[in-house]
Amino acid sequence: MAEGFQRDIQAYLELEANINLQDAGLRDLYQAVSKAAMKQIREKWENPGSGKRACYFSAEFLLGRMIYSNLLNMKVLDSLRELFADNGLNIAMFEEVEDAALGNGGLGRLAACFLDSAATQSIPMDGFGIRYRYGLFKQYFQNGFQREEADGWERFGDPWSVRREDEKVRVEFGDQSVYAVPYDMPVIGYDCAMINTLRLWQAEPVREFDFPSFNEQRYEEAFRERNEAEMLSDVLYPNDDTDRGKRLRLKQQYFFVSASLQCLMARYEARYGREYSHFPEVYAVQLNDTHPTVAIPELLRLFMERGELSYEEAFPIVRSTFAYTNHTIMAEALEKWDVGLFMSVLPQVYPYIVMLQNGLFRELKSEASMETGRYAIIENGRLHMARMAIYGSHSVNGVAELHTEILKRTALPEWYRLYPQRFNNKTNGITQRRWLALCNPELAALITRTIGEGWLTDLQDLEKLRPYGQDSELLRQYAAVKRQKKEQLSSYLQKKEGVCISPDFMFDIQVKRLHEYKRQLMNALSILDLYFGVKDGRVQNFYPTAFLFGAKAAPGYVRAKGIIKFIQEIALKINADPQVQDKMKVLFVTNYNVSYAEKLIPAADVSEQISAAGTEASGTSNMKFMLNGAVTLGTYDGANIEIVEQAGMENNYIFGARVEDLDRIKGQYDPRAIYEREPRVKAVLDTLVDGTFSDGGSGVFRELYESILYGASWHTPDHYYILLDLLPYCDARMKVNADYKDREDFTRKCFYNTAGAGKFSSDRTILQYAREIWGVTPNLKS
Ligand code: NTF
Ligand code: PLP
Repeated sequence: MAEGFQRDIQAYLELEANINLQDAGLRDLYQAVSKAAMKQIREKWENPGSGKRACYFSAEFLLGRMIYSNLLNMKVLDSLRELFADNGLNIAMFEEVEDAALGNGGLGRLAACFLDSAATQSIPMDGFGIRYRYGLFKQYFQNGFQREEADGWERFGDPWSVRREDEKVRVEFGDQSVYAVPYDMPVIGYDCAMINTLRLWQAEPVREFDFPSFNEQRYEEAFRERNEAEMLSDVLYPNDDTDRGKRLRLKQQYFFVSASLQCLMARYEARYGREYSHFPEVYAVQLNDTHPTVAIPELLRLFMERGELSYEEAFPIVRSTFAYTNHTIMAEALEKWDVGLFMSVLPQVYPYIVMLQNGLFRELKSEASMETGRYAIIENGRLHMARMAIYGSHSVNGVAELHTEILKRTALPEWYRLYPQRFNNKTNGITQRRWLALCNPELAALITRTIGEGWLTDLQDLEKLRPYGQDSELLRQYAAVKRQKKEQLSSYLQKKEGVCISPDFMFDIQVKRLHEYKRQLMNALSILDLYFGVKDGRVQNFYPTAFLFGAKAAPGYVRAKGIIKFIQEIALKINADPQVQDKMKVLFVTNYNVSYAEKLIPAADVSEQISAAGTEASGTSNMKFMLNGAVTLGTYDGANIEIVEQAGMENNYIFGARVEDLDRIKGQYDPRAIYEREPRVKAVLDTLVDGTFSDGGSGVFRELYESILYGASWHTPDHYYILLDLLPYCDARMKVNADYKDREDFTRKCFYNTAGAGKFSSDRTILQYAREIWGVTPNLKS
């Protein structure tokens, strides 16, 4: 493949751009390399096989930069590196190419890891979503405040997509009709094991443009239809929970769901005609959270209207087709739609939701002692999407063991009572191709030298590393890799952020979306406590530490933005204080995204995973840090629990209240008492209001202060128990700091984290979905 690939790159440049390799610019090279790669895989891509396929319906795919990972999976990255080097070029130039950030955070990135893993494990699984013109906004800072700008991810074109004009479909709304045009991206498994498809729909007008209006010089009207259609796939909603009640959001959801189902129906009918009973033998549809849940009444509608099936015939087919993954128990993220709004946008779908509700009630009545109230899909003028998802699916899963238990016991107990066999756990995972082979080739090489390359497609192989935990020569090399990754990050940060972070420091990193439940504010307060301690001598022999943050706040999330500003103020103060220069540095990096994650994570010594117990469904960055050899400083929450189970409690730092503790103290929690009792707590919290820092007159610091001590009137104070966990957190932090000084011993802890990360491959996760939910078998002959 490598030779043909090199030849095609040059041929493309000569034919399409009339230029040779040495003289080509970034855009031409990006196009040429990508197109040449596409040519290599085309034949295989066009022959997907005929077995049952899984369809992953997701409003988000946080793909990141695609060129390197595609070439890695095709095993031509080295060949390209050589070709470029021979011509005086460096493949690092493609770092200018924007990430495809068609997702917000964990949920969208999980979908991207699943695509990679399914193709690698020869599982026929296609992704279906929206081709947003603007993905997640780009972040920059002005005076320490977050500002947003549009992300035009196609700046260098989109050579990895193929527009399929002939497969466009119509999508109908109460007040609008549009085309959905598919753009297909190949999903290339490792070593081209299988090539699946990510189909992203783009909205376009049915009528390009209204000529009569144009002739009458009514220009706005002439373009109105076009603008209103394109709006549907214009921009990703930038919240990492859910935008409730937004008409456009509902339209986006129905837009891609309707288009995707039409596409599946057309393929199905080509084989079976309108005899729909075989549908679940051909397709399994996984709903990534409730965002695509309107697929349930829509498929019911299609069966009943096109196939003239009765409800009794159609519903079992629908239910056997769908499975639902829940990603959060946070009440504000559980989607509910206003019935009036729903009816005006999707009048043709609403009657089928009523049928679902009636079907559910009939079922409940036949089960003695079930009261219908707590199950109602339509309740007080609102549609409960999670309830519809559970009722219309044959499987409901959480994303880590604790999360699934919370779903069963606390969040959805009445549903668990009704359908116990439906509930199951699928602990999240990450792809080791992007999150080790690609982002940390130095560590990947060391591992391969030690245990062979089997880990690339079977991460459990990392177990074979364990015996080397006592091999001081290997540990020395392992530590040297970490050092190298820290040096690389340090020079990148110097260039990118203009801040000097010495690689001699310990790197302590918290990167994830900015959210109160993730408690970046607690991290910030604890840094202040250390800072005061170092200054007044309470903290002795402190190992120099760089505290790094990366996070985007939803543009409308005022408190989250206030927390960013607070951290920026702390960074200014600490970084400018000569007394702690050689001890502490604080940096909030700009525009944290997948590509930034690929640089930060391999360089971390400490992974901050400090959510309030019971709030982080799983987390996936925790797994990426672990794999790359950081210890977890975290709470007993989400997948952290399974991480320490695999890597050993003794190799990680778990602190703070557990779910059981919080259940016990709920209602009696009194942050003001802690504040009055603990001078250190008071000292750091007071910096929000005593003039130590400036919030630019916005009042947001005082608001944060009050939210911690008093809460908003409709809340309990400090919903996330920051003051409860603050001092235990500071203690755990000091323990990490002290342990870090024994370099060999600490390196061994890191090493056991890498060695224990085998469970957290998304290969394992996706195989579980395939076997336990979809009944899809790996297609090994393809
Ligand atoms: C997120 N949920 C959870 O908050 C994370 O803990 C989890 O790792 C990822 O999903 C992936 O499962 C969401 O983003 C959402 F939208 F559900 F709130
Ligand atoms: N955002 C980006 C860019 C990521 O790469 C990831 C996962 O690694 C996340 C968000 C999710 O992070 P977390 O699991 O810490 O919420």
